[in-house]
Amino acid sequence: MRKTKEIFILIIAVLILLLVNSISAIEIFESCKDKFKTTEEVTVRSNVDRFCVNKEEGAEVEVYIVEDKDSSPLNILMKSKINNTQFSCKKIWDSPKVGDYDVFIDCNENEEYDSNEPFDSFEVIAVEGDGKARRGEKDIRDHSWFFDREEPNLINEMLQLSLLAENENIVLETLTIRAIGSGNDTEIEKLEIYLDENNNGKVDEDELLIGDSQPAFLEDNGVTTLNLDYVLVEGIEEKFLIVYTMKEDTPEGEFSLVVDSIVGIGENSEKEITFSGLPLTSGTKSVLPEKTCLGSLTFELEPNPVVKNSLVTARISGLSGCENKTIVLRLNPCGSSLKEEIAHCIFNEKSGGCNISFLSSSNKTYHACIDKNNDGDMIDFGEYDFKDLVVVIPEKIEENETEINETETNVTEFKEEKEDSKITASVTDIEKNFFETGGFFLLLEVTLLLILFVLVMILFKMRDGQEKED
Ligand SMILES: [Ca+2]
Ligand SMILES: [Ca+2]
Ligand SMILES: [Ca+2]
Ligand SMILES: [Ca+2]
Repeated sequence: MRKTKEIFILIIAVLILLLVNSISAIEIFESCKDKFKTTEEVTVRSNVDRFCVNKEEGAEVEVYIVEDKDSSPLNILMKSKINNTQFSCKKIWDSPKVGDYDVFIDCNENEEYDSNEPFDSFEVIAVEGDGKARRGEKDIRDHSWFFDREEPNLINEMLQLSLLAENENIVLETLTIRAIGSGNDTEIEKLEIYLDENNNGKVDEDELLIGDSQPAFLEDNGVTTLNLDYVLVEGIEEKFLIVYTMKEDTPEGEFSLVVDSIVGIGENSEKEITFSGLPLTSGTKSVLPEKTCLGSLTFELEPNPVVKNSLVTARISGLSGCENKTIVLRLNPCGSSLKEEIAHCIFNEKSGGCNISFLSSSNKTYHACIDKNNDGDMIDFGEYDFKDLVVVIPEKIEENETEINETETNVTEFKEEKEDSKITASVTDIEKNFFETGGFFLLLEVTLLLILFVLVMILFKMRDGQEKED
């Protein structure tokens, strides 16, 4: 029985000890976690009504986040105000950086840590970023190219890439490209990566070059790894262009490329990040023979001036090597979307052009157009010309036309008179009809009959009077 009592007392003592320990373990002020991630907010809480005993409850006090509270001077990462009262987890640091930190309350406002001031320590650990690659909306896809010595353009966009860094900034390191297709890839002059700042799928002046290799590939269907110089900012999707520079004599063939890998380093985590979404294959570039249709299209209108309604010939010249190409004559400029043509002719190498005949009508500007470089428009170098046609009207025609005009004027005047008389007629119609249908005579007859009737009545009266006297 006594032994049981001793055990009971022992248990009570242990419980009291545990309770005391647990009470002392409650910090009056602390960070809500020992380890925060770089993607989290750093929060703190207060477990007492007044953690600064020298201050009123609820008074504003300053909280510091520093690398080391005991260092001098302090390396302050964040400073903000909180209330001297009890509160649950409150945000005090938005986007923390990787590291070990102290957080303390400067109760005596001397801008440094004193041993009686509430403090805690915590760690911020990096969350490894993600790199994502995909094809850009302005990707170039399949296309053809040939050397055009009149308007040389050796720059060829091959693929638009869209890259995104998540969780942290990514320092781009390398990009590996593999050449595929029948064309000889050693005949590509240069391989470059540009930031497509205006996202138009084309390399523009002043757009940033972030990596290059010359020559593009050391062997046909070879692999090239480019070093990149760019930091991809977290959460901002950026567009990049993979660009070939061709040679004047790059032989015909099909050229494509595959982006096999993109590697970067996480700015916070300092870990290697391999982009997802790869490999990505570009469209096929077909390299065609050099442009042969050269020169500047020009034409003469013969005769000019020309008599109205007679034949005019547009004599096209100035071109060579444009076999089987169509030259169109039209009234709208060659760049206009209105494509209605007057007539066309097919280029003839022997004559260096061709002729188009048509009937003259009035003074007009005529446009001759050709698509020398097969790009679907007629506004490139040497593809268009225009001339004014002067149309004259012979004197005979002019006289006849004057007569006709006079006749027309007379007819108009006559018509106008007729119109006036119509109005007068409408006013006198009733009278006119009245007289024309003999109504007047009818009235006259009735009057005469009435007079006769009155005379007869007088005659009878007079006879009656005479008989009474008799
Ligand atoms: Ca202090
Ligand atoms: Ca090849
Ligand atoms: Ca651009
Ligand atoms: Ca063209």
